[in-house]
Amino acid sequence: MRTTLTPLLVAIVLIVAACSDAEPSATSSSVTTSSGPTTTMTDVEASTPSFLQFDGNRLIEGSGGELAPFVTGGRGVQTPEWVMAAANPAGFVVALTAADGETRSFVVAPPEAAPFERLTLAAGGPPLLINEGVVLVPPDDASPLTSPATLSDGSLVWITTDGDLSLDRSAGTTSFEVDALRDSRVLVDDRDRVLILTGPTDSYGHGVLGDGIEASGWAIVDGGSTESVSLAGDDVIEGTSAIWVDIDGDGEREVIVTVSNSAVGAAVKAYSEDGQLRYSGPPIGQGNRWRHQIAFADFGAGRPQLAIVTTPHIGGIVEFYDINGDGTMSADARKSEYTSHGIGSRNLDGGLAGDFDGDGITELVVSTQDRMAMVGLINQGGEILEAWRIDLESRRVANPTAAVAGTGELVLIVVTEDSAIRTFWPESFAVNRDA
Ligand SMILES: [Ca+2]
Ligand SMILES: [Ca+2]
Repeated sequence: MRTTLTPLLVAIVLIVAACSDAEPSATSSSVTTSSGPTTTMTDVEASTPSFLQFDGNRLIEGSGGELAPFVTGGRGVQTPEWVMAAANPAGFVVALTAADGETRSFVVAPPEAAPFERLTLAAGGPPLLINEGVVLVPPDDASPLTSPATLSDGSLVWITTDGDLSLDRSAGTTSFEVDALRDSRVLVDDRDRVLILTGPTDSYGHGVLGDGIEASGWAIVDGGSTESVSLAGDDVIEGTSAIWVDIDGDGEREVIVTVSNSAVGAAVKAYSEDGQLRYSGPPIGQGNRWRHQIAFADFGAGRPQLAIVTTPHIGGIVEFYDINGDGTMSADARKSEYTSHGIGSRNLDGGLAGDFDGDGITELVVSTQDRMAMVGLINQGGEILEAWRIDLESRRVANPTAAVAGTGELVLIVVTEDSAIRTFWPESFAVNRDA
């Protein structure tokens, strides 16, 4: 069941990089050279990252229904740092990874649950689940602070401990010297282009996302070529991932990142892939105040909006941003006392989007500020409403997650301090399973 990867490689690299400190700057370069025997991941047919979609949009497709709880014990898992889930023919797999890398997974098929795998990963980041919920064992040189991604042909792509991006294909392993943020998530688009955050810097002293190091740009690797962008001045990207979607409908993806500096704090901004500023959200006004970008979807307003949690550690204000023709992004609706992130954690997956109640409208799923309940929020005419609320009886830990079960139902999964795996699945799940 286990898929182990041994990149036999020899990667030679070329580089690039030249950045101006005035404007976001783009540079192109190509490179590639590889040799040695080949290792391919031809046995990877599906993979699921902790952030749900490889474009960085924490949105899960599918449709839920009247949610019924099923609670099972985590059985011996220390407080998990990461919670992952993926479809499995029997139901779905839930994997729990502790801060020390200890990982256990379970096949959950209400009303039953059974142990599935047990292994130890390098301590730090989330696992990647492949195929029917198997935990991928990353290559030896992979940064432990993030997880690899897969391309459409099953090839593996990962950030190395040296900050390179390595790509394992039939021709051998190719490495790109991109100076990656070591905990950057690895994004992949529908054309197998890869986007990672780059240019690690300790210049911004906020340090609430797992360490004091933030990115100062990004790189997009397209086949053998790399395009790198560096932000101007003291700006850093305060996050571990972009959201890489087309937010204005012109057919081109924007790179949406949270840009921070000590003068005005965090603002969510959308750039063209080559670094031109397209849309700018309001800065928060002072340093050391964060905004957590979660997902881009239509949350009931009749148009897609960008969901943000502003200051998730203090008061947690959910905001739905409109994308405006004048180059601004502005909050159409706001509501406080929610949270999507624990201060100091590298886990930025505390919010997600999906239609869990099955009414055709996508909810933003976050926790109440005390983490004792999950809510599904929608935007009705500029007012944020709780479409549903689930009381947890114990405090949520790690991140909430979701999966579309093998029978098609959208399932919400939350792990709580009492070591319970709490799953919420539509009533139709049992019916379909028995059919
Ligand atoms: Ca666009
Ligand atoms: Ca809904």
